[in-house]
Amino acid sequence: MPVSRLISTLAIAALALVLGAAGCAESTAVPPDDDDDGESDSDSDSDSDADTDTSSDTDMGDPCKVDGDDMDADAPDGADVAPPDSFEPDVQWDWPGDGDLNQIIATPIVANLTDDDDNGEIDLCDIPDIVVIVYGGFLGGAGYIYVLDGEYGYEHYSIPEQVSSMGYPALGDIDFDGIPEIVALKMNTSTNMPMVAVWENDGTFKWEADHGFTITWAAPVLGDLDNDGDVEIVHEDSIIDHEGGLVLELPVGTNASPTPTLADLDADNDLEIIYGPFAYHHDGCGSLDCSPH
Ligand SMILES: [Ca+2]
Ligand SMILES: [Ca+2]
Ligand SMILES: [Ca+2]
Ligand SMILES: [Ca+2]
Repeated sequence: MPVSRLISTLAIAALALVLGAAGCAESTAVPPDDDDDGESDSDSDSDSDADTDTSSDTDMGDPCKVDGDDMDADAPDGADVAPPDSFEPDVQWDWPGDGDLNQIIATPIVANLTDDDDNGEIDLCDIPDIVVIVYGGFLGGAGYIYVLDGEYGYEHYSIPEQVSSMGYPALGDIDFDGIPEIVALKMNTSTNMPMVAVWENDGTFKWEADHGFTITWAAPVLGDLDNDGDVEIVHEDSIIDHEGGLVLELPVGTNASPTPTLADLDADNDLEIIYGPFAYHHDGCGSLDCSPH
């Protein structure tokens, strides 16, 4: 095993021990009861805002929707700045796992996946959800995806297909229906090798792609590499289209991390793929027929 991968593996192992211990804590996560309905409160707040703050709606657009122009907005002039000692963390809830599935090694990720205010849309006015991969027993044992409510920590659903417990998941709208999908490494239980797989926001299995992947602790990365409007998925040395088809295999060296970063390094409005010290154009150019970019 190359030294860089060994170090990463050890770091992941250390993180697993820490999170595993934390996973033994007693849960305070409970669903909201019928008498204290968070949904109706949320509806009330939302309606109140809509009724009383019409000037804000006019100026800022729909507060439930993502406005691309707001993504990099600066704080308004004169906005209060919190001093360094103003934040006192307080545990809102914790979740103990599901029986023996009580350890976490992959970083949890957050998106709106459920229609909590029952208005027929999933948007910024719903309660964000937490996607976490949980495993039990030995380090790197069989993992399963759980989706938790962000406000109370109760379980929305879990996904029955086994995934890599060490492969970080990703969230993104890869089919352009306005709702994120879950992308993770589904395990081929016959070969014990990972596949890139996608589930809908409600946990419905969508597709899997088996392109000879071998590393269970890598993470799929999403981005529109060629700026054509379709999302690509990069995993290990492969570029996959948004339906699971193999687009290209990159000549990535064995001493590079299998999880890349995507960025437009040369300001040509498409994304380069960076593995450790190597960068490639989205067409694979970078080490075969041209110099690295
Ligand atoms: Ca909603
Ligand atoms: Ca939610
Ligand atoms: Ca979608
Ligand atoms: Ca694309």
